[in-house]
Amino acid sequence: MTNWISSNDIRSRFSALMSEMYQNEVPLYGDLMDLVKDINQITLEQQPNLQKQLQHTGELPRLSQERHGAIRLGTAEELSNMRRIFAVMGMYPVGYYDLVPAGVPVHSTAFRAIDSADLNHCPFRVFTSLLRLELMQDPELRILAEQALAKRQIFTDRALELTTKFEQQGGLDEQDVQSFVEQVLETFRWHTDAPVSKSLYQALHDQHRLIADVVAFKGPHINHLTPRTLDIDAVQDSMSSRGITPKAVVEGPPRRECPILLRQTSFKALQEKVNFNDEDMVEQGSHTARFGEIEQRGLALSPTGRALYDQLLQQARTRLGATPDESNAADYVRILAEEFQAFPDRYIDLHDQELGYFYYFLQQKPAQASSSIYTEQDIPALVANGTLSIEPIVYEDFLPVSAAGIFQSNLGEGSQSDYASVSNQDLFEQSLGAQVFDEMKLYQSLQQKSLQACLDQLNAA
Ligand code: OOG
Ligand code: NI
Repeated sequence: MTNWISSNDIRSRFSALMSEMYQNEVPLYGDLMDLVKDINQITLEQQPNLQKQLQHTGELPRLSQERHGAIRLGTAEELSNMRRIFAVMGMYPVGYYDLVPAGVPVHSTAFRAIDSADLNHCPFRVFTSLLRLELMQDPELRILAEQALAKRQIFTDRALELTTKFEQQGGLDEQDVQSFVEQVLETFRWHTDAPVSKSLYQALHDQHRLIADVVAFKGPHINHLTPRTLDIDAVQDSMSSRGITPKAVVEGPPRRECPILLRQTSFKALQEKVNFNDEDMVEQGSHTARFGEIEQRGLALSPTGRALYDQLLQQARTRLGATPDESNAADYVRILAEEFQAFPDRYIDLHDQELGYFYYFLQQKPAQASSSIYTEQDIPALVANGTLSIEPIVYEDFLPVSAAGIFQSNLGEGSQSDYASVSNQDLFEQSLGAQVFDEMKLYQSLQQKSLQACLDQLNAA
């Protein structure tokens, strides 16, 4: 007889522990959470339609515990073990993000739950990057980096044992789960002691700050934890009044009636004391890696919608003629809004033009009983006559251009480099030891399931 704890519960517990730890490590994160909570409450009071929408989609209860984190790993082995550990929590790799074209020598995926019910139980996600040391130009330094990474073990023995036990038994009981979440938390902890010399740190840093952030440390400290807000502009505006300085522009689409994809803003990294200790000598220094971020999520776009988004974003950036920053923020916001005039801003239009994914709800049985069977072809008419209603499926993933902007703003100016390389999803999947899920297929299948449930109900009448 077995008493396994569900993966949903393991993930919720872990997410709560992580949030508690990060709040202790970075008190500003606690301030940000308070601010987001206040603004979400006000927004819901002011927008009863939004409140209703989130009630329908099941997102309302999850909002207060919704957050994503990010880590950066150094080796394929670290990545594949991370995948096994996240699987215990019901988190699977979704999407492939290549940050190399943006000058950041990593490629990434996001570990998250997949089904709506699981996401609504706990939407905790972790943006997980793998450093691409093979792109490092200096061969000698690269060997030193590889040696430093080969020496470290980022997981506790017990965390790996319990993961194996989960894989063998198909679950973990209460006592094992308690120990599992505590042990796994250790991997994400900040360490003031770095097991390399200050000069090696500096040499790595001179190549790219990100390389130093991964290679010089004992483990992949969580570098930010991001709450979800319902009004990112309101949060951005009130950040300064609480002594938090956000980056100059919000990443992603402009403010709209019907939010799409993901809008994000972050505040600058903390400068933290580090003891460099390579066993010969201890030297003091500092490192900036950890920062704060908030995000607002909207409709998941279809491939057509996404192509339009990418095109309009590119047009806005080309028109601006520079990377958006403090000096051109106002222009950028204006240009972005102008370009996005071309993106429909009513849910019904987004639905009818198949630009995004929607859930369907049966509102009423049709007035006169139909002798024919309803099929997918009838959907637009059934939505138009009010038999079915629609609600947006929320985007659960990330955006590479935004991610690059977030990386850059925290890595500091001048850290952008040109890496001559092509996207390499195959290489990433080899390192991961599995294929990543295609996020478009996941949204498509959520939509399809809800559509089929409505048709079944209609046809049963
Ligand atoms: C990850 C940056 C990407 C986001 O929200 O787009 C990210 C990192 O800095 O490690 O978290
Ligand atoms: Ni983030």
